[in-house]
Amino acid sequence: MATSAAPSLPHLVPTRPLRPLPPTDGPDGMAPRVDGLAAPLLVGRPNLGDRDRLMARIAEMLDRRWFSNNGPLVQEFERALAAHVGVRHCVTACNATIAMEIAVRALGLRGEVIIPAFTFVATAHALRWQEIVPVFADIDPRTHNLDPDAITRLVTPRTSAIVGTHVWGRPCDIEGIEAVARRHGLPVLYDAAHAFGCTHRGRMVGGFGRCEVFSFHATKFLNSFEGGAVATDDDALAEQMRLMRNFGFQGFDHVTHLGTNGKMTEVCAAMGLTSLEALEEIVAVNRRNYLAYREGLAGITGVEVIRYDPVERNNYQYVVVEVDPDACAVDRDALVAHLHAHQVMARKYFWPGVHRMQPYRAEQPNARMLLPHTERVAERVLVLPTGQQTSPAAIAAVCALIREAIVVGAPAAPASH
Ligand code: T4K
Repeated sequence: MATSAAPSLPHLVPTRPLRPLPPTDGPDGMAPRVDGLAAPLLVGRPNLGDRDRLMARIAEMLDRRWFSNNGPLVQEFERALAAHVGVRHCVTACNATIAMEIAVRALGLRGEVIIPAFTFVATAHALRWQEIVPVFADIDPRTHNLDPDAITRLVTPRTSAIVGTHVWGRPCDIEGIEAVARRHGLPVLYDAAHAFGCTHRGRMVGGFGRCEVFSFHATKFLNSFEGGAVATDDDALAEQMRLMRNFGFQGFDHVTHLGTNGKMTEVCAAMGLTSLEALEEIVAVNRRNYLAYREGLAGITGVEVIRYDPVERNNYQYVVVEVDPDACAVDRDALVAHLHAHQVMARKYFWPGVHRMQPYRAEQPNARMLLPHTERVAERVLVLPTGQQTSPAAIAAVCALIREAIVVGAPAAPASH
């Protein structure tokens, strides 16, 4: 299989030295690679639906000469998304970050908003971009999602909302969060960037809170190149967001709202529709990969693949491994460095935590004191390659690398006499 250009490697230094595995010569003098496999192996390789369907849609779009501004493909994508999720509206946008900014503004949020620090930085930026202060609440270390008790401790008169992220597609403790929100009269918005196609207690994610925001970025299991959408059952909110994403225009020449340009293009909707048609097939591949990793990594002490609730629908787009440095001889960073050295480009999402990124680090230097679980989880988690581009052979090789790293890195057993 042809390989793409090698990404630039971050400078990772193993905290404990690992004896290098016997190298296999990489192509073009590159780093040693996983023998016989396409390299590098990347997290976030895009999935692709039926290529002919996509090309046909694009050809029709070119013939129509309608490329943006709420075109027929965007409208069709919005109807298909809403039907899939079971909500009245899915308002698409050029990406999830802008979708979130629009939702935040349409909900009239201000002051402080409580969010997790264990999330992608966009969750915080969408608020801070509008001069709203994200206040970071700790997570439940078992689920990696917001802990409702931690939220309660942070509510002040300045709090205007709670934003939960369904990390890895595993829904938040929605009942717990909504109980806190009800007690304090706060709206809840969910960052559902990871959770399209997932259920909570049998109900599709998208229908909870005042609204939920999906991402269809290229790296998401269902992608529209770039894209996002806000799902809601609130007609007035949906209408307001539609206006805001198009400069506030209501008909020709008539601006009734402050707005931005958050529109999804027709070519993105063509990709989104084609991806949606392939959803079941992509989830099946992700599930197969996830189970192969679970099997391949079974029995390695200190290495756990996170679980998805088998009675719910999951998209399995993230294969997440937690490394317990007290139970095995290497820590997460050493393991990631080892995988990178063999061109398996595992990622450390969401290290070091949003509270340690700028401008939050400078603005809230003490935030970490309230985030012990966030800090601990961020030190232990790594994400492995999956999706259509990851073959069973690649997974077996990655598991072998991890197994070998743990064994090679283990301190010598004390001699027994
Ligand atoms: N909320 C949450 C919880 C999110 O996770 C995200 C996005 C958002 C909000 C915001 O959604 P959007 O505004 O993006 O719709 C990547 C994605 O860019 C980002 O969308 C995603 N989360 C995040 C988890 O991952 P980076 O900084 O890791 O991107 P990068 O350039 O390092 O690429 C990731 C991997 O994907 C690499 O291994 C390369 C590979 N890749 C990427 C692209 C774009 C490909 O193989 N092909 C491609 O076309 O953020």
